[in-house]
Amino acid sequence: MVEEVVQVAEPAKRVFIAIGSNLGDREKNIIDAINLLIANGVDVKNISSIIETKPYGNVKQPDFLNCVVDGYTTLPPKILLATLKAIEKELGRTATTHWGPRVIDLDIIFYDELVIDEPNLKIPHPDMQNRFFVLEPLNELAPDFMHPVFNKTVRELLSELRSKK
Ligand code: PH2
Ligand code: MG
Ligand code: MG
Repeated sequence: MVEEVVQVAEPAKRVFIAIGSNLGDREKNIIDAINLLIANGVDVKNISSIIETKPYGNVKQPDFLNCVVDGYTTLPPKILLATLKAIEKELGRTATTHWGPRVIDLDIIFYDELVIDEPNLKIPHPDMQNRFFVLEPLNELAPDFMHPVFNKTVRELLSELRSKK
């Protein structure tokens, strides 16, 4: 009897990835990163505007360019994280101080409705609700996307953050 091996394709998951750069040719770094995402398993569907933002946090450093990409991937979360780290390395990111200047930073904001809370991987991004440089571009792409922990839409999170400041 011949056994049949049936491979069931994993359905692609919707992911939002925030990109930031505040060293070197910031725009080129972001475009290179997006091309490397596409070449390494992220089917990019949409890219937000690229906005210039003042550094968030207490580190004195140059202004950032930030954007968010909306895409689909079959890479599991940890493999996606490893892929983002490899792209950061490829683009010349070296170890920096916490929240310090960087050539490129790629952060997973949402991975479908998944919630992960592990030392090296937290999804949704644990500080996204406090960051205009994440919420504004994200709101352009997916205002109705629901935060799986707060059960609030991106639009609601942004309007709450605006009312706090
Ligand atoms: N990233 C940080 C710290 N501060 N500020 C802005 N405006 N944009 C960033 O991408 C950013 C930041 C750590 O990842
Ligand atoms: Mg970051
Ligand atoms: Mg990061």
